[in-house]
Amino acid sequence: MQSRRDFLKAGGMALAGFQLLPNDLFRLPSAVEIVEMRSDIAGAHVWFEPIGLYVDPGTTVRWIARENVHTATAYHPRNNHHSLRIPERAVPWDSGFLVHTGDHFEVTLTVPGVYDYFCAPHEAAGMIGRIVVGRSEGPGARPFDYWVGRPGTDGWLHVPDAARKNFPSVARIRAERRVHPARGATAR
Ligand SMILES: [Cu+2]
Repeated sequence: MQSRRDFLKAGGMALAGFQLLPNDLFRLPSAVEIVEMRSDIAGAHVWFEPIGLYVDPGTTVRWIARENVHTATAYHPRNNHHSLRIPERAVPWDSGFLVHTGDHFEVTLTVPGVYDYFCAPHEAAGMIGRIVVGRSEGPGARPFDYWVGRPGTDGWLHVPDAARKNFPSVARIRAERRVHPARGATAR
């Protein structure tokens, strides 16, 4: 009984120290969204599940490798000259290779807008994803080639055709919140 009472006392002190309001306690557990990085056994089909996701600003997105080897990499010039398809003020991310089942990587998205990302080894096979954070705006909401002819875009890479056709529309993501891929992309 002694240890139980001490535990309760410690818990109470911790709560008092943080001065958490009931609203904060309610919000915390829901602030992580999971995206799985999938593949069939042969590696012929690869995909993010969900492929489209709506979240509120401040949400943490966690990518978890299930099969095969993947990355979650933001469309941003700092990631190997890919075109800018996340909000201008957002910090680009690149998970690096997630090799083992259960390997994971996470990012907290605070700047509202559309975020497009890809899997580095499977982008040409169409393994991409889109996250809408609060608002349907920013470079990710523009046509894929919006930047052509603009100063400072020399060397930017075009989004491959196999990837373009897999992006769910922003409108569909807003409506469904979690959009599931029709099928895995086809690796070559
Ligand atoms: Cu991949």
